[in-house]
This record gives sequence, C-alpha cells and structure tokens, in this order.
Amino acid sequence: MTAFVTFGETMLRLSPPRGERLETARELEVQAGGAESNVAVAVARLGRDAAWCSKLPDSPLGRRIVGELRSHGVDTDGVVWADDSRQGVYYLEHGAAPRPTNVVYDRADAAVTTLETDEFDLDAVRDAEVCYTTGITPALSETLRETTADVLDAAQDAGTMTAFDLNYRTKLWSPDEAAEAYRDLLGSIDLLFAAERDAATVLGRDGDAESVARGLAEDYDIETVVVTRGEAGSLAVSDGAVFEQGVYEAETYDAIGTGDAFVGGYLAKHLGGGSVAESLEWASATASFKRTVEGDIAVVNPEDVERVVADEGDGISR
Ligand code: KDG
Repeated sequence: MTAFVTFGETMLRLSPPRGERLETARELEVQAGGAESNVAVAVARLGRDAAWCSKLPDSPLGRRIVGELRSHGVDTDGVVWADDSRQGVYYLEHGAAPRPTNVVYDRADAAVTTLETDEFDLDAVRDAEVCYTTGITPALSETLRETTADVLDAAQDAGTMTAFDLNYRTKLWSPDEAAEAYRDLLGSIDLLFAAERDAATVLGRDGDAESVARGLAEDYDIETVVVTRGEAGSLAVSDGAVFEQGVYEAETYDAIGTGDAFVGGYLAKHLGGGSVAESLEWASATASFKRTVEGDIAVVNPEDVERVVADEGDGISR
C-alpha cells in the first residue's frame, strides 16, 4: 500500500541560464516539473511512500520524467505508456526586476490529456491514505476533467482522504471555466489548499482568510481548508477550529514550486500523524526551504525541515 497517491501532468522544464532570454539563449537546462509530482517528491523525500500516476510518451522524453521522479523515491509504477504521443514542455525564463519571470507552455495534446479512468489503478487509490491532485489536471482536457472527478469520487467512497489545490493557471483557462470545474469537484474534497488570490479570482471569495476558509468549508462540506497568503502566512479551518502559521524567512533563489512544497510538507507531516498545527509548520518550513533551491522540485530532507522549524520557533510573520 502506498500512503500517498497523486496524478497529473509532469512536463520537461527548459530554462535558459539566469540573465539570459529565451529569444537568444544557446543553452537550456532540462528538469522535470509538474505541480502534482512536485508534491509527490516532497512527500517521498520527507519520508512517506508516494506514488505518481500519469500518461507519458514511450520515448526518451517520457523516460526522462520517470527517471527523475524515481531518483527522489517516487513510485511511478502506475504510469501508462503511450506510443506516438507528445511530452508536454514548459519554458521558464527567470526574471530579474523589472523583468518578470515568464512561463511559456507547449503542452497541448500531451499524452496525459487522454488519460481515462479505466487506465487507472483505482485499487491503489482506494488503498491509499491520501489521494491528491490540483486544478491544473482538469484544465488540461475534457477527458482529464472526467477522470479527475471519477478518481476523487472513488477515493472518497473508499475512505481515502482526498486533497486538492485550486492551483489556478491563467494560461490554461478562464476564471469562469475554472470556477465551473472547481464547483463540480469541491464536494469530493476532504482537504483543500487555496491560494487567497485563486479563491478571489476564480471563486469570488473575497474577505479575510478565516472567512474565506470557513465559507468554503461550509459550502462544500470540506473538513479542512488551508488558505495560503504568500508572505502573510497561512490559515487553516479544520472541523471549525482555526490555525495560523507565519512564513519562515528565506533567501529566494527560485520561487517556482513553493506552493507545491508547502502542500508536500503539510501532507508528509499529516501522514506521519502530525496535527493540523504541526502540518502547517512543516508546510511553511518546506516551502521556505524550497525557495533556496533551483528547479520545481523541493530537494529537501526531514532534517532540513526540522532545522528551519527549530531555528525559527513559530515562524516569522512578515
Ligand atoms: O507549481 C509549479 C508548477 O506550476 C510547475 O511545476 C508547472 O505544473 C506546472 C504547471 O502546470 O504550471
């Protein structure tokens, strides 16, 4: 049995060296990047069994993704291999003020967009403690939207905790399209992660973090809602009780994947029997640690997280 099962798309991330532009760079660094697999890696590296399911082209590109995830201890046995299909790619140009970081997707019709429910090992999902995906997955195709609903329902029916991060991506769909999909899925979620700005932009939930979290928990009958507020920290409402957590100071080297590291830290601690407060502390520490590391993936160890937590007490709220 694998404690944590997730599914979604993982792309090749191609990025020019810092200070260079995509238009003129002669070299591109290659890494794997995908919201759900970023979480799986964090969970695995922090000591819990984690599996990632997806569909990949049976090619050196697909094998590159699996090789990288396995090197961090993620179980990829549930990957479906497809002939003559595409590997999604994203280009990342690191910003430097006043030039913003820019992401260019080349992911249309990637193999994963055809992943159907009957290609899934639903028994692994039913046996898991947590089944997780994000709002990116249903944005990628109508097929994936149906698969996402089916898998989360199967998990919840079996008593597996379902966890979901809104993860709204403006380059994939409009707020209205995302809102419709989210509303269909939120009734199947036990643990929701929502960036404050996503809850406002997509679901029209303005107001303070506690009222946003309480409103979502009550409207969709969600046991725990975690609202993340960037440098203002995070707040969870769980079974009616409120928990707050500040951020740990970090020198930011690469901010991509910070939210996924937060979720990975939370779930790793939760799977180890941690309380909501302890899980939030680990979430915040893992997120800060990630910012010091190049790439989407949080190359983090349990002692790194413990050290951040121990040095900073309850975290520094800025
Ligand atoms: O959260 C980081 C992700 O944005 C990155 O890994 C790429 O999954 C990705 C996406 O769809 O943007």
